[in-house]
Amino acid sequence: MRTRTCTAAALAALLVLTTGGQAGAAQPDGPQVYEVAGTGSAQQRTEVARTGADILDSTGGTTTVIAGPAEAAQLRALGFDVKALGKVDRPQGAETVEDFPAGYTGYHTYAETQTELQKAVANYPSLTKLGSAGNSYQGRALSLLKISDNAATDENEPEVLFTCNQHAREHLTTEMCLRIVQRLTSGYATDSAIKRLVDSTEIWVVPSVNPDGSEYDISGGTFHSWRKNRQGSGTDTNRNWGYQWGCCGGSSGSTSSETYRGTAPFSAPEAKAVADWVTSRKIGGVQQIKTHIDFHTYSELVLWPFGYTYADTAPGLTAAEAQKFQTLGRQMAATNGYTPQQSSDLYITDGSVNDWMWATHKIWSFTFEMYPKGSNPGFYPRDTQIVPQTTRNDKAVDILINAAITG
Ligand code: 7B0
Ligand code: CA
Ligand code: CA
Ligand code: ZN
Repeated sequence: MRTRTCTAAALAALLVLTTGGQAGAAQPDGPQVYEVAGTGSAQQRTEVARTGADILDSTGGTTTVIAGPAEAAQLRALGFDVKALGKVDRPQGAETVEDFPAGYTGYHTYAETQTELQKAVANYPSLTKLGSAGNSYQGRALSLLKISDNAATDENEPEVLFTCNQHAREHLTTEMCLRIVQRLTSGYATDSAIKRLVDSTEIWVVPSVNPDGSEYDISGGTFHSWRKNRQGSGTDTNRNWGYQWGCCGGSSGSTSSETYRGTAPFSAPEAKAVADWVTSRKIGGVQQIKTHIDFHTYSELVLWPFGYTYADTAPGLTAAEAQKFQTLGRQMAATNGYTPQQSSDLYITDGSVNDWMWATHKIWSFTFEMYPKGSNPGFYPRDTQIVPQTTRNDKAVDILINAAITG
């Protein structure tokens, strides 16, 4: 189990202090941050998650969540000791985006991310090809960069997928995808290990699966702790994938919940677009994509399927396959110092991307929960952390690419 520390300093980034009538955009009956005691086991955390509360982290038997009033009431009714820490700031007016706040301007906005991808194509035309998996709810392109020798040609090489920023506020993950692009392109000419990986595979990178949410999270020049997409009250795209959707108490059916699963599998255009694109990589009956990492923050974990059940094996996941997930997950974790575990060791999630990728396509699909370990600084590390915390995953990324080659 992950252990994390929760400090007042970190929470300050998340909260609107409600004391002294300070002006803030928090709604009176809006979501708040709570500490829930007596939640040391995965089963207890699943009970918490089942209410629709959004689990931020858990340490020493206490779990920090964002919950609406109804969810908080439900937690109390379940007998948990629930302590309110403060309200979450959510903008209600126009959603305008200029840039990240001071101290964070090294992060890439949507427009800046697009520019980075275009620069990669301009600088490395034979190694890259820019495309899109489709559009977000608000119509932004879900850009997709291919990296390979002869990138313009669909060669018969194993394919690898990296996806980032399903969750809006997890901005460090967008930087992780951009790091992969930058390192594999700029290192190609001089680094023989990179050349080998790039020559023998076709690597696809989606820096933002949730650009609408990401832009909303930084709108108006402050952070808003936003997680979901921007369809209605928001769907958690990582509860909207079409395998065992809504099966097991690992998501919520309530629209206001942070883990709202949507009205149907793939009702979120972002999850549907990426899934349809992955399905389109099944050619002549053979799925081309062999390995995948979906980057998230935070907790420093390497997670593998299934998330919907505590069981180590299940229909469609044999003991030998579970063993291989574990071996590969541990190998990667040994390079970055993260904790390797099955996804449900954290809490049950249903409709998450990894379960669908594995069950539907037999893609060796992992979630990485990046820096930090704990809620300080939570979702919002300063931009000085971008280089160290993305570089930290270079070796794990190479292992994942190599795993597509070796099978
Ligand atoms: C989530 O805090 C997903 C594991 C999927 N197999 C973990 C992820 O969607 O709950 N954690 S997070 O929200 N980034
Ligand atoms: Ca190639
Ligand atoms: Ca191919
Ligand atoms: Zn996430």
